[in-house]
Amino acid sequence: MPSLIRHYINGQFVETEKRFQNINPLNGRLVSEVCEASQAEVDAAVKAARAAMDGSWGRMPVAERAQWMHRIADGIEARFEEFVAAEVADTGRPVKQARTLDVPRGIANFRFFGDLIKTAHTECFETTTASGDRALNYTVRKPLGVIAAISPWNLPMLLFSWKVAPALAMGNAIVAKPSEEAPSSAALLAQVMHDIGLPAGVFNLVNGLGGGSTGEFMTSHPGIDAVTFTGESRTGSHIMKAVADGVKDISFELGGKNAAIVFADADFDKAVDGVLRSSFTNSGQVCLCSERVLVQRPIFERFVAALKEKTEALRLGWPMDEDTDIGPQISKEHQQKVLSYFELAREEGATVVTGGQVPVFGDERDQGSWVQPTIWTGLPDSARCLREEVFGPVCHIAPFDTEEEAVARANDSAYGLAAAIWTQDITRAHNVAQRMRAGLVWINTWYLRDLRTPFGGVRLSGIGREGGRHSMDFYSETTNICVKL
Ligand code: NAD
Ligand code: 6OD
Repeated sequence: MPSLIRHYINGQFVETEKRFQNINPLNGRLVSEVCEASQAEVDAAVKAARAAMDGSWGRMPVAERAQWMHRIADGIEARFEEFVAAEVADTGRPVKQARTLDVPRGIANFRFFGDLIKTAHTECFETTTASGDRALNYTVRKPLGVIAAISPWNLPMLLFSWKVAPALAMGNAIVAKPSEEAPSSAALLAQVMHDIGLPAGVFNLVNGLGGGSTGEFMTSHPGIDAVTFTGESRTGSHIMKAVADGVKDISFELGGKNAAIVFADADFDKAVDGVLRSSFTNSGQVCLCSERVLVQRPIFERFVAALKEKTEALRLGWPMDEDTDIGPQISKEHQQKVLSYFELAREEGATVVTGGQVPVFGDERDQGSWVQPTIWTGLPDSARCLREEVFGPVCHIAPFDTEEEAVARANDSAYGLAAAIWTQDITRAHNVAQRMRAGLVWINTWYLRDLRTPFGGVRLSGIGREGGRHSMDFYSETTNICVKL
């Protein structure tokens, strides 16, 4: 792990004087110092990206660009364990998650979009006007331009590459900023790009903070053509204002307050295990996590007891131990945010079924940012704890009686990212799924991904879809050409 994380601009690693610290939330220790990009570095990165676009990259034959995507994937694969170590050091996540989800998805993102671009389609129409004139209309697809990509800390490698890979594959040049809380895997990716000899300026990495810093310099930059952003809904709103004057394209993957609905006819054990996963994966720090669990009344008490037992068996441990299930929260600041919701839940009348405290280890982890996996019951649907995204290891379980009621309560949210439905009644499963006001619905599973499918949310959860052809559409422009025959 480098002790200093630098920018990567126009094919060069760039050091700047202003720095911030990257802290390991496992124990509060310093991972690295990180250079913070000022307006000058962002200007340089945008200029380099524009030159790369106007050079060979944007016009490169698709098959050749696809090869670059696979070379990047090969480069990550060759340094697999370094990427794992980077993810673990920045976030304290269990190594088994980094090895099975985060780094493999980083590789898969480049391979997938490298292959997909070979199938990019255009349209063609034969036209006859009322006066008998004939013409052929066809579209050509072009790169969108210079893309600003801004990603969050919760799945650093997965989400950073989820933007960089399709943007590059479609022939764009990119200025990308990882979260200030988890910059190490993006820095390693820059090293991979450098080592494989990716043309200068195609991929530019700038490190820094958000508002009033690097993030804002990017979104308000006149040389940026589009912004792809994943993060909090409130930040999305700030970015919309910043891009408004330039009328830039945006793709937003934002927050969630997702519901899981468990019907009495569900396979009980699978539903309990599914909700355990959907509530506590990555210590609850996944935008898709179920923070609101609705369970049909006949199985409610049994479900709460079973989930409590399994939650209490989750191992909060050292990241490198293969049997660790739960790591820390990303930072002291985020830990305090989650704890403030624990306090609020008590004020709002919650029963704490389990958890609700900071665990005590008696070792260096006590300097980290931990909270216990927590289950609440007894809150009214109007409680702030059920309306605002906590983004921690916590879910609330409420009973419901009818399908109609479950649908209405699940949809009663300002967010609309994901929902999970647990039932063995196939007709009900489809009917309820189609009525969910969410971009993603899982039936009898959770976070099972196919990269060809549209990914994104409605309402406060986002704008647009990425994944498969939706990414190809966002990261390209089409021009219609009309030829008189
Ligand atoms: P955040 O919005 O605080 O930060 C995300 C990124 O935006 C960071 O790189 C940050 O530096 C930058 N940023 C912050 N303010 C900015 C500004 N004014 N201008 C430009 N850039 C700015 O989010 P976070 O705390 O890193 O991530 C957690 C949030 O992300 C949660 O709300 C979660 O639900 C959401 N999320 C959504 C998805 C999805 O696919 N929908 C995926 C992951 C995370
Ligand atoms: O799997 C993905 O493609 C994706 N965008 C996941 C987002 C997870 C949110 O935390």
